[in-house]
Amino acid sequence: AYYFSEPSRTFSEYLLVPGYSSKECIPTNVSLKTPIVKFRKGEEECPISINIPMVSAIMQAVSNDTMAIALAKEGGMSFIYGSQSIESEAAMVAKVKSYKAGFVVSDSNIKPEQTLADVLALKEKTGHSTMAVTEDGTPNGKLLGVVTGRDYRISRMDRATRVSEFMTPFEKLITAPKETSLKEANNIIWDHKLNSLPIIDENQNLVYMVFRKDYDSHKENTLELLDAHKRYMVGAGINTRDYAERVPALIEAGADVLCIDSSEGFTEWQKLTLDWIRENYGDSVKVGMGNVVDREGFLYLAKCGADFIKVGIGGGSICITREQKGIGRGQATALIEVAAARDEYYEQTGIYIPICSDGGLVYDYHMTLALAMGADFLMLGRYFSRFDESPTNRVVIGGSYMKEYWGEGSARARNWQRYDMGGDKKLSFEEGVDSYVPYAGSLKDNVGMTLSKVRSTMCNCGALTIPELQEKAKITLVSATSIVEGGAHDVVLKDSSANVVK
Ligand code: MZP
Repeated sequence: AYYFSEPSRTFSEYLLVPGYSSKECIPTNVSLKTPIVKFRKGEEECPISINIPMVSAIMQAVSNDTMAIALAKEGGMSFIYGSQSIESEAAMVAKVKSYKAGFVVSDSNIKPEQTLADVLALKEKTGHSTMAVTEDGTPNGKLLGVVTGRDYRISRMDRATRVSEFMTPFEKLITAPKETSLKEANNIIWDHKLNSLPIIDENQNLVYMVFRKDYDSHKENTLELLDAHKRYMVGAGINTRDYAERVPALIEAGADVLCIDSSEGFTEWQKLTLDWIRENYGDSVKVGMGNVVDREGFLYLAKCGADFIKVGIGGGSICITREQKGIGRGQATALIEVAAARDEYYEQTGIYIPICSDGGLVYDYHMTLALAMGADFLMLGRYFSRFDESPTNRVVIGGSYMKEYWGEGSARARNWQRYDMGGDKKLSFEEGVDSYVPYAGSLKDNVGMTLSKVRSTMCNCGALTIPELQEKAKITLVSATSIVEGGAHDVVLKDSSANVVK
């Protein structure tokens, strides 16, 4: 047997040591944009990147179309779960791709005297997240205000509130001509402190509207939304069994990236799957592979032709693979080794293959650590499962709101394909549990808070981009005793709920 000389470690055993921060190094200047598929670094742009380094896990309890739309709005991406029929997975992908983001099409037809229930019905029918209200309910009428998707959620929905009592009036009715470029629209929005900008044609008709994506976020994020005609990006999970049927259906539905979803990816099954895709689609279809936890596994998948590679075995919050089979590796050690292999591969070939740290991220600071250790992006299950947008039930347990969260290796998920090593088509034993996680509210609020911590820590390290963080980060192992020192200690907390793991 081969023995690794060091024990494998996980994120909680490390801390970042601050570096010099210049006065330009402030959170609003931080860019979290990151590549997710391979490219010739330095020679070309990455063909697919995301604006925040977060993707949601390929799991029944996490990534459906609702989650995918909510996360795409924040600049991340979901991978729709593959442990469902080909038809329903493709339908979820198609729903994300047909979602109209951030602009109003001219057939919205809402008058001020219509009720919010009418608007909701129209929203269902058209899929529009935001609608314009005009004086006479026609696209040509005077524009009075907007009703946005965000507002539908408030409790006043259950009574017949008239739209006019509820809509957001334009604080300044500034309009822009149809020829306005998206970049110019962005500048107008920011210069006049607007939330939205109606774009009109030569007859003063509303053509579409440009919205600020996130009232709290910085300019760079806004620009992304201003590519308003663009459709949201979405990924989808596939397996090593039914790819010949599943892949064409997902491509047809519009999936931007696929990922072979497997608990252990250092296998010929992955190669056979990718070979089939390359034979039938060439390089046009982007495919992530994994999971692996060492240099050898990474290099194997890199040579197979992976577009990105996922790292992590046994670290997921619902995962019992290490207990059941005795395989896996501490996530931080796995990531550090795979990141070094990725850099070595890049040095030799000029091709940069992004890596995704998958599973085991518990605290927000783990995300910054994972990025500093070399991850290009992060896949999270438990984190997203706690939000309104996850597909699971919210229940009350012991007086607290919880959401259900189960592993793909649990009997409930019946995802034997993810654990398949050939042979019988069944899950012989469980590798995951069925559980609850504390309900945490909306994705938008939580992701906003998490990323403000990430940005702030990056500034402490003197970094304004993820590659800069990876270059400049100083990382130290911590002793068990200093971990205790890092939390509140030797005091009696007034608010005991502060002890709840977020
Ligand atoms: P976490 O974010 O909940 O810690 O981990 C999510 C990751 O755990 C998933 O992306 C996947 O790689 C892995 N997973 C999903 N189901 C199981 C299981 O049932 C599992 N064992 O390990």
